[in-house]
Amino acid sequence: MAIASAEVLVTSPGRNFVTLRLTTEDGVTGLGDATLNGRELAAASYLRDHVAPLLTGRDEARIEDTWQYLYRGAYWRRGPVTMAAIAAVDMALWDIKAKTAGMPLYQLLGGRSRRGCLAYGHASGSSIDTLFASIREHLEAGYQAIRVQTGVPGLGQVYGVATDQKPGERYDYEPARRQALPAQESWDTRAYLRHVPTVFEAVRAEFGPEIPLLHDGHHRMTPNEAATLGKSLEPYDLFWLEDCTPAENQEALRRVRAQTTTPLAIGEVFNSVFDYQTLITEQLIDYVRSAVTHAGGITALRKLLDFAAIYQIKSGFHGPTDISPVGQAAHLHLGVALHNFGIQEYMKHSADTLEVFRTSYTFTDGLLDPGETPGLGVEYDDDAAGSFAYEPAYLPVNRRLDGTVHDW
Ligand code: EZ4
Ligand code: CO
Repeated sequence: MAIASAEVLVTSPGRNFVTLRLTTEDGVTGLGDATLNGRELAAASYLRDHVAPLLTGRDEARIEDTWQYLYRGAYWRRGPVTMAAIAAVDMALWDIKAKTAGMPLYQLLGGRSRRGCLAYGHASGSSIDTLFASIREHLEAGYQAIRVQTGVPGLGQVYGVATDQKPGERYDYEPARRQALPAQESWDTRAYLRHVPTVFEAVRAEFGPEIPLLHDGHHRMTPNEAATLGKSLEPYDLFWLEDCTPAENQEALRRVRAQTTTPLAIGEVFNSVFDYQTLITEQLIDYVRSAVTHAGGITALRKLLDFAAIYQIKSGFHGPTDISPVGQAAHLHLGVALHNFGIQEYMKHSADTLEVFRTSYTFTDGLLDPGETPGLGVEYDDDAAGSFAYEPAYLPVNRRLDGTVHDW
């Protein structure tokens, strides 16, 4: 057999998604996710203009060779656009291979290591009261692990806090806004560092010591500030502190690691194993945060996690709504198969998104499961997709109180 067609599908059921669909000469289809939040059309063009023409006629069974062909063959290496495009091809080829085998993908990755993937949800509130209501909603929905983000006194909208906080409504946080220019937020690290430990103290006092709690620092601290926060959160036994520094400088994590035992998770903006080389070999982190969509697909993530396993580092794949249901399904197949699975981020997609992407994964008693459908287990509904045209959307930018641009 060979690949007969490669289609790049852009749809926007509430938010933008870029999907690659490969079809073999025998009519087997495979889906891959190439969604790059706020830069979607660059990934779509890379696929449509530079990758799709190379795929028709290729043997769809040669997944590793195709990965190397696209990675080394481009000459220009890494980068989020390139790696999202390669990821989409890789996912689609695994989908085809597993469908052809008549098996759910996790069987080809070694079979089950566990009953399901422990998921964490996103509780947030601008105040302690709204945060507590959000945590209660998540507990009632069955979550067994919860990320906690709050507003900071003196600041307006900050990363990770849902704007619409009406009780009884979903608290999902979608930071990309569908508008022509990025929204602007303000930031003050000292106010943040003073406030966050008081929030975790209140949450532990109200909800007890058992529930795993997570927090995302979203690249906004220096190593010294991150070490201070990590130490001040130690009494509250976090599951992880995420993206405490902008980790392009991997060596900076030595300072944080030497100062605190709070577990560290990093990597949602990384796109290659080389971005982790120091972090992993020196055991400076506990969880890798890459998404299958941004780090080169199932082939690359499997290798990354096997490398991490040698150093007792586990998975914590990035799973916000800007990873499409196709990417999230890939996470779950990897998650049940990998020995060193840690936790899976989970934010339910909107009803419109789930009309376009028909999923077979499930969320039961806090565990996500990929299901038993052959392949990735996701179908793309062209009719539903056709009614949602692309709309420009941007993530916010952050400025310090004096107007200087800061990491968001
Ligand atoms: O800001 O997915 O841990 N999750 C996150 C996300 C990211 C968005 C960016 O597209 O940091 O909310
Ligand atoms: Co994050």
